Amino acid sequence: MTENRSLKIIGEKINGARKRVIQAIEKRDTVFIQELAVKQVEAGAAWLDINAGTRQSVEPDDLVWLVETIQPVVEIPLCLDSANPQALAAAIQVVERAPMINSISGDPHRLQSILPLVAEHNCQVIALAMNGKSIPELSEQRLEIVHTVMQAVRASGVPDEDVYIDPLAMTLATNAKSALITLETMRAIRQEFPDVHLTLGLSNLSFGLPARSYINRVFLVLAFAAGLDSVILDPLDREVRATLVAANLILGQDRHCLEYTRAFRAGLFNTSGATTGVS
Ligand code: THG
Repeated sequence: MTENRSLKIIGEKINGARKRVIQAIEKRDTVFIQELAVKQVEAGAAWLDINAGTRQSVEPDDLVWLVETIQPVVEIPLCLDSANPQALAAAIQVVERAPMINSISGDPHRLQSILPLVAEHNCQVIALAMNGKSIPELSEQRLEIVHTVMQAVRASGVPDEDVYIDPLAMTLATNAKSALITLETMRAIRQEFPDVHLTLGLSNLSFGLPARSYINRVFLVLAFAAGLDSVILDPLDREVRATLVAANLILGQDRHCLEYTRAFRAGLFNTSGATTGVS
């Protein structure tokens, strides 16, 4: 891997699927949400994923509240995580920095309703390699969807560099080949669309399994080597972050080992039981 692509973090913690977060949204708990935002930025997030949950009728209001609550305390762009065009359109009106939109897919309705927003506001956009609700089993089928999506993206005037394709990782608990399929899809996308970015939700792969952190960390490195250049994860997970810093170093993304040594000095590698220096 010779390209200059370090792995950027999309912080996942502000998500209405999490009990504590949906409670905070319902109560309009500004302090809780702002702290969760700042902590993720301090841990190195390049974007914050913002998901207001699935309460359809109130999602636009909730998403707008989240944006207005988070924006004053962070300097990084947001990643608006919603399938609801009304919620996205409302949130885009109040964002200060062009956000990433999470997400479009091969679903024609989603393409038609969301792509014009992306084009008009110069957003970046995550495109899922799926149609409708089900995720295709095979890499070839996912790639076919990516072709459809990229055709629509290019027709709408959005440049390839603004697209982040999510090849999707299903849990290994139900498909032993799940990670291999995802990696194969990523390599194929890299070949055919050299200017697009790749992203994925890291923890999907280990859903339902014990000791998830090991699975997540090994997969993170394999996916990085296959061309992943951003990843949706919990930046407060120190072990994942330590792995990421080491992977950046190994894959030629850390000139003079600066990031690595800085992380060492900051104590990132002082996880319980781990050796910290020369023994
Ligand atoms: N691709 C794209 N977007 C995504 C996903 C993806 N957005 C949502 C999700 N997947 C990634 N975000 C999260 C956010 C929170 C958690 C997991 C993924 C999370 N999960 C805890 C767990 O799994 O143990 C449980 C929830 C909790 O803490 O209460 O926190 O794949 N494009």
